[in-house]
Amino acid sequence: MSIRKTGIGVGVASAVMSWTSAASALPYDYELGLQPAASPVMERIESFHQLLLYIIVAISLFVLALLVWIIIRYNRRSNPTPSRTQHNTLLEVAWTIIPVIILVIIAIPSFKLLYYESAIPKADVKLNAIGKQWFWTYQYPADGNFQFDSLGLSDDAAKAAGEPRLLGVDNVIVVPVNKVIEVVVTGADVIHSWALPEMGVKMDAVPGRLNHTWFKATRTGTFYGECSELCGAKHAFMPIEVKVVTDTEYAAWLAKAKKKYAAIDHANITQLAAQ
Ligand SMILES: [Cu+2]
Repeated sequence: MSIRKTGIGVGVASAVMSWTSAASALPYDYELGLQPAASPVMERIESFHQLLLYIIVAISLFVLALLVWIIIRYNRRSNPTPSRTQHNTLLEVAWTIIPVIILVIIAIPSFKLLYYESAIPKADVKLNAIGKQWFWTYQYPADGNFQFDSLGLSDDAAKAAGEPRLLGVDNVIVVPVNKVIEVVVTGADVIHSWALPEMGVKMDAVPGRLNHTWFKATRTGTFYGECSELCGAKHAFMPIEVKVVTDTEYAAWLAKAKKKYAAIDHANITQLAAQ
């Protein structure tokens, strides 16, 4: 489903498009557009974004052409006695109906995309992400029943680990490639937001609510995100780092992680919930 290929060819739009399709996972100087998609949801978001760009460029060029035409044709020199027309029913109906049609054209793919994002396919891996001031706690409730805290690295630690500044974390999330990862997001203190741009995920972490979202990474690699809801003084220091690996690498990591990290204390959680 690539709207890019429908060929509503606008020269300026194509130039803008070509800037947007860089393959780097990290932001770079003079970057335009969205980060390259690494999940079906993000591919659809990008596709929708392209459609909007075509529409925006077309409307802007149309308005610019109207302005130029009026400046040239109806200035005082070329049009010394102006018309006293105040209403034109046909024109007024047209400039009401045409925007409505454009909005309907935008609404159809928009609702399709919203539904696609919210209808979570059958999960292969379940991940709980709990936002805290100012780090994330992750749980793997189905694959091994363990949890760990993931803290952003200091500048020095990031440099030493070869991680990007304010994006690297001490304990990364590891997930298998081409598998549906269902993420349950919640907050332990204030509202945070678990966001992973290349996967098209941004879900609020609200205390007392379990918000469900999902992603399916289409390629292996390291992906970065940030807390995207202003949550206090160190809001900028609780990044998200996800390593997407093959199935065998995931199995090997799981075996190690189960030993390394603490088990989720279900009994304690139930007790706390009952109080
Ligand atoms: Cu936060």
